[in-house]
Amino acid sequence: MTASAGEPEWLHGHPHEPNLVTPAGDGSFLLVTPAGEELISPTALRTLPQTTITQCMIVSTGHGASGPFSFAGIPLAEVVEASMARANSRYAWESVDVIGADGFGARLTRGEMDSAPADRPVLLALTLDGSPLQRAAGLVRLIVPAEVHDALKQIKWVARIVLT
Ligand SMILES: Nc1nc2c(c(=O)[nH]1)N[C@H]1C(S)=C(S)[C@@H](COP(=O)(O)O)O[C@H]1N2
Ligand SMILES: [Mo]
Repeated sequence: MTASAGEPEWLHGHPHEPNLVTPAGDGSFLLVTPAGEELISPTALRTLPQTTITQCMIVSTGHGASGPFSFAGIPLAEVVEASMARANSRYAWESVDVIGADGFGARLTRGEMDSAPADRPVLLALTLDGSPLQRAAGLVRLIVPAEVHDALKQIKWVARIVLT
């Protein structure tokens, strides 16, 4: 597949080996909706009720699998809906781009979020096996439990979340 002008390269496949350089940052990310932009910090997310998902594997293309891990955090759909509610917006979003500080990202459809089992939602994870995620592991990391054959959606260093 070929990327069209203006589209991120990651929409069309696996553009690079996993990034081994940890980008700087404190884990805060920008949530971009038609209603505006909101900066959300891991500290703010830690004040909300946490969801824990056990038995998560990170299946790397070429580097083997790691896990099983238990990740805890806030379901992505909840973060999006809470922000829309704060902005009084009724925008009918169809998908969400989650992009790391290194520019690598994934597009999640509303359908795949809605169809995830209630106890295995698409998650913005803050902890791994009960301890805060270190910056090298993402600090805030997208966990998509349904992705079991590779790890292209397990986005580390979440920096921007854009509704489309
Ligand atoms: N931000 C970001 N997230 C990323 C990547 C990346 O390059 N940048 N690589 C993905 C790929 S291809 C893999 S295999 C896993 C590796 O995760 P690990 O370092 O926890 O093993 O991270 C995924 N998430
Ligand atoms: Mo990978």
